[in-house]
Amino acid sequence: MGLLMGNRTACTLLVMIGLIVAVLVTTPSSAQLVWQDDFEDGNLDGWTVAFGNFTIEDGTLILENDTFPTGVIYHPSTGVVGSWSFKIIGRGWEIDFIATAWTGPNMYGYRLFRGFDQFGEAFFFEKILNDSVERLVWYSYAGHEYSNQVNITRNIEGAFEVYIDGELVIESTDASVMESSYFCYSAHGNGSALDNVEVVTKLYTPPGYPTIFLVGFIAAVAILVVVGFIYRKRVVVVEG
Ligand SMILES: [Ca+2]
Ligand SMILES: [Ca+2]
Repeated sequence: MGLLMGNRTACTLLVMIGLIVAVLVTTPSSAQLVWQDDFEDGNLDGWTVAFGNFTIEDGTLILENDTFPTGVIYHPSTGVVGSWSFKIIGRGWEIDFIATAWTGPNMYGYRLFRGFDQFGEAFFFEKILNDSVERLVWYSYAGHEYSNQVNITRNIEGAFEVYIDGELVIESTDASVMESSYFCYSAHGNGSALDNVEVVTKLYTPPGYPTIFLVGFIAAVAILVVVGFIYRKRVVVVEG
């Protein structure tokens, strides 16, 4: 009798492990790409230059600054929940990563802006309303790096997180704009550049965070412990 119970428990255990493995295997494919561009093909298909002189050099989008000190370029982008990641070069730029227009009275959305406050260099997180802006949060930037990896994430409740080079620097919640048409890049100054733009529906988790794999592993261990406990209890009852 004890052996029978053991087989049944083992079967249950195998089914549970199978389910966990199935969840772990299928999870990475749920990133759901909205769009991406690494500029490696050397063309600007999909992008519209509003003004300025943009080119691609060595697989990177660059503002050519010989005659005009600033430029704006935009790409269709419909994501409002998920993650926006890009590599960006320069000390003066704006990324309107959620935007209903690239400019004008019908422009609503959210902007990450690198510039200066009274204390020095800073990142500003702003809400765009009718071509004016409301500053939600700013972060004084002591890093002074010329090139940054930026990861922005927003959940369904409207909670934003902004990571600069893997460090969480801005948190803000605003759910008032839940539509988007464009991703806009405003570049200022010589050498401003953009690369590896990726918009996905999955929320960003910084490297080193407990991932779904770790959570799955902990769940599997917990189930093993519980099942083992139940099995031992049953054996005791049968033998008693
Ligand atoms: Ca291209
Ligand atoms: Ca590239």
